[in-house]
Amino acid sequence: MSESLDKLFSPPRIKRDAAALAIWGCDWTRSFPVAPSAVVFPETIEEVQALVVLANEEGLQLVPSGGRTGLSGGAVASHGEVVVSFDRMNRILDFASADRLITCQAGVVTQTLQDFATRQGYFYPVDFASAGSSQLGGNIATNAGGIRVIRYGMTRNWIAGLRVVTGTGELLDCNQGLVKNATGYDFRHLFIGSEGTLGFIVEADVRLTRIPEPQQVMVLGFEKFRDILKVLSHFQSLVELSAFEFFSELALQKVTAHRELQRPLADGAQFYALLEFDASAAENATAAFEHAVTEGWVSDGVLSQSDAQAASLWQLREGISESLAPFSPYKNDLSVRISEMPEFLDDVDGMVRACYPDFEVCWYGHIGDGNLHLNILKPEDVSIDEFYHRCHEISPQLFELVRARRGSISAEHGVGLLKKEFLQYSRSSADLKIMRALKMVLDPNGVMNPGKLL
Ligand code: 2HG
Ligand code: ZN
Repeated sequence: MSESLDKLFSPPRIKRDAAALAIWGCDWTRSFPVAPSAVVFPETIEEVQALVVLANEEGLQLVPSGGRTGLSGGAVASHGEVVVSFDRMNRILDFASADRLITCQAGVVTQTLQDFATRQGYFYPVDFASAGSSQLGGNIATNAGGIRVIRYGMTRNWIAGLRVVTGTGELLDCNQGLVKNATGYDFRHLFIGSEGTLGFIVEADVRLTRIPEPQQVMVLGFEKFRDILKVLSHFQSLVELSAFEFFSELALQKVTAHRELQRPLADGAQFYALLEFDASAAENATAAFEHAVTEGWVSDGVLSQSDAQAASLWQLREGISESLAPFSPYKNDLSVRISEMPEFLDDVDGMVRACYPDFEVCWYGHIGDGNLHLNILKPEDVSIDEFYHRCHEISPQLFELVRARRGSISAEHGVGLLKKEFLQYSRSSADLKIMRALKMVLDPNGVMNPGKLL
């Protein structure tokens, strides 16, 4: 137990009781042991710097912790690490209207940022089901994506400036919120998606955009996966889409049962797509829908008639992950180029059927971005260890399919502990060599989120 740690933080800003260690020592991943030695709650950048310096001096290891909604074990402390919670660094520091920028501490909850932007007459477009709990620092550290990437891109697109404490305790001020800055390497982008392995994000300047006009939602039913992609291209030629999501019949069954929701269409279908667009584009969207029916791509569809109906259609997609949690799912978060999607899906489907004949496999995801979530559900009579072991054994075959199409083994959930041993399926040995070299420069003593990613 480090006495110097107690000099830096006194209760309640340091916790060592079992309940606190269990809460702050993990994220939503449930497959790793949770064993931190302490949780600390810094309130200033200087405290984070002092903590990192202390960690270097005393050989402590630090795990950053935001809203703990991660799905890859990126914020799990399994080996006596000190968890650094950003819960108390949760202030919005500035709003600069002329710059369209909000400056936030890392612990600001995503939804708080969204709501604040709306109150100023602007829009922060990155959104996902866990926005009510996840924190901005974690969003940036994992380059979070979500449901509107097709229109607005990932978190990376919205970060104009970053303050980061590196693994040596230095504070870097990256890009200062500038629009234009051609002064060499842009470190901002190195830290975005680095999962806290190079430094801890302490503040960010977040870019905003105009509030979109009211949205409408359409849910379509399909018999063949390939037809979903035909419909995507056809709609995109006529309508600016804000979202194009998909889910399988099994996913729909799970979410309607879990949340007691109505099914969207009178008849069942193999697959469903949820589309969102500006209400002013509804006429074009209806024309696109009629064309899709004539072509035989779509079996049926529904168009929201009110904001409340749009919100309840969204629940069918946004509630899926939560509805699967009771089945201890083994998660995959894959992406390929959209043009590769139909063949990739056929390959994955064939492999999954052959390898998991006795497991339920739930397909859903952000198909408009080429991102597929594949959740394999644990049968009741199989132990969790055996289930994970069997899924894990098959992962190399699955990732071989990803590699063959130059895709990603983690499109938006990060690598963390869960996908670390498979990183070479998406990153070359030259890439990995440079990643390790960067780690050595920015965190030479390995104090920042050890064991994650690399
Ligand atoms: C989603 O798109 C989230 O719903 C969670 O990224 C996906 O739980 C999952 O696999
Ligand atoms: Zn997702």
